[in-house]
Amino acid sequence: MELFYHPLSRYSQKVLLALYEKQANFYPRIIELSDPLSRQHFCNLYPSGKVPLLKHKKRGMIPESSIIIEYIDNEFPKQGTRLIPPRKSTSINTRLQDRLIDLELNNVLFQFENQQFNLDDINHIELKRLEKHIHHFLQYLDDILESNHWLCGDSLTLADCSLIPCLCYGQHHFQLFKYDNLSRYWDQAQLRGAYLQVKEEIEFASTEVLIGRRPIP
Ligand SMILES: N[C@@H](CCC(=O)N[C@@H](CS)C(=O)NCC(=O)O)C(=O)O
Repeated sequence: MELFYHPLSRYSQKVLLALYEKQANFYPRIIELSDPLSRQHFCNLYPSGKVPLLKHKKRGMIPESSIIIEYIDNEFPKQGTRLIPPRKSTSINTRLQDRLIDLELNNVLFQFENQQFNLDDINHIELKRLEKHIHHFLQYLDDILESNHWLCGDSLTLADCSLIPCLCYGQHHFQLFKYDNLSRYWDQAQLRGAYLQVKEEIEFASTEVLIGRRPIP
């Protein structure tokens, strides 16, 4: 299996977490999203140009982070962490939380970032609206985590793979310490081996951006 990704892309980090949790072997293929040549090569392979993308010898291209994770979990059901719980009711809840995190948090964080970087024309009302939306969703997660160790129960699932990269990005700006359950969860997530592996890649890529060896994605 080959994984096309960028270490600073949250959707890529979501899949990396899942692959490390599953202890699945893969060939890493880093795509420099801001480098036109690297992007063109990737678009020849996958025209939408979005990462992450999994390429499997027999199955071909598998796009979309949640689908990639579901595919890996089915492919290696007995290996590593079970990311989609086998029980139907729990698996539906896992998929639901995953969808909500992608749509209501991860994508909103993108809008928030775009507003922030739009220095010439910051729309402060829109920025406040997005901030409020994010806090509202963090409160929703905090309430769930009052009774759950991980987001969907006692063990880590697909939904946690979606959430952890968002918390990593938003931990300072959105003052996670104000949310008791969420900050307990974030502390515990940071001790996870899979997270430590992803963190190493994030730090390495961020340093390369800072010293100018890697363009800003
Ligand atoms: N729904 C997709 C979202 C993927 C996505 O938006 N990836 C971003 C990076 S985090 C990307 O490739 N952006 C480049 C582009 O849109 O051209 C998934 O879950 O994999």
